[in-house]
Amino acid sequence: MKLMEQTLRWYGPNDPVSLLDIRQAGCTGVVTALHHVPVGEIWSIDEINKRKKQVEDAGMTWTVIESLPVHEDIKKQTGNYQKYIENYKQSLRNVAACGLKVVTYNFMPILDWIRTDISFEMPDKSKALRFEKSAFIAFDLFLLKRPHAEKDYTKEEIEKAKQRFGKMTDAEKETLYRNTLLGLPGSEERFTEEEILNALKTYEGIDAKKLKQHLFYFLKEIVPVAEELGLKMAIHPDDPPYPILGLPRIMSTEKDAKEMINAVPSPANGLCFCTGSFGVRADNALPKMIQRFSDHIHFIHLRSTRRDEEGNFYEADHLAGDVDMYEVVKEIILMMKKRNVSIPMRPDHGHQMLDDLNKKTYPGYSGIGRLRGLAELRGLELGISKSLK
Ligand code: DNO
Repeated sequence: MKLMEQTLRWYGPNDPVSLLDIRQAGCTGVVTALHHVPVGEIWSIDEINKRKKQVEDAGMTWTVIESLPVHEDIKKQTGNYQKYIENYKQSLRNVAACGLKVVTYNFMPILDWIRTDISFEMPDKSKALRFEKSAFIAFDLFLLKRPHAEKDYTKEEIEKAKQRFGKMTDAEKETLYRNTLLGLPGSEERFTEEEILNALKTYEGIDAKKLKQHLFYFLKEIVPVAEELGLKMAIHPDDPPYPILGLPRIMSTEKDAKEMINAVPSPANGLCFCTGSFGVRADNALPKMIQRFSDHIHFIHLRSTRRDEEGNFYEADHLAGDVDMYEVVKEIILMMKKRNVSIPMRPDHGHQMLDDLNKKTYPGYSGIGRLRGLAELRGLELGISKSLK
């Protein structure tokens, strides 16, 4: 029986986690991207090969890109979106020419993942990522002061956020502000208040239906190219999987994923199946989704969150939290057996722990916590696969 290909994400030469750290964690593959290339520009063969050589010199392979980001103009169908789609196709041709296989991307407007707390203390004093609803609403209403934001919340939610905000120190407000506007992972850039408010304005008139049409249009353009090149496209779900800051989110549920696949049916049109993102919603039945999307799962993020009734969640240990990791991994093994493939996976995020508590690392991407997650998942997978034989 085939096992998943084990990888860790690497942010490139500036990542405090080195390629050898990744190799020593037991990985055969590295997941990375050309983070220094501005969104929308073509990835050149030279740059791709340079990165590929770095990975190969460390004794591993690079087959999965995370991410080849989609320009905001494509999401909004404004400005030069047609040119950016052509650039995207050219990047696909170039990465395929260099032997890469899977292209991860997302279609979240403006912001990628969002958390309110990037050092939430666990009982063992390690630190986790957390999304706290009241803090987020407080950010939206009282720090960002987004026009008409109160429309999106109930009276009770607003009252709770007010109380929460009233108890925050100035330093806590500053931290909340910085965490929430962290922007794209892998960059140190943060949006200013003005930038984010202006960016939000550009989405006026784009609701979920429209954004979906834009995604399907983009896919109709690029999926045939990917298919011909032997590449697999893997969309990452929304994180968190519901609308935020009045922005539409369109890849949050099983229904969303199904519609996307039906809109452009092709084995090249697939998912980065992130159990951490989909798993925040209790209505996403992860093992069933793996069965149903089987042929379209090209990359896997394994992670588990613990949610409460209020809509808060924190990132639990990889084998704890709300995700039934045993069932998930079992379904993945059965899926790989059916398809006779080995799918690349990475443990997504991890707690900041041990020596990493004193290091500056990318939020969620410190080395030791991910190593722990990977080690646990690797053992789980081996155990399940042997018992299934
Ligand atoms: C968070 C990541 C995401 C993911 C992108 C893919 O840690 O899983 O930022 O890389 O959404 O485009």
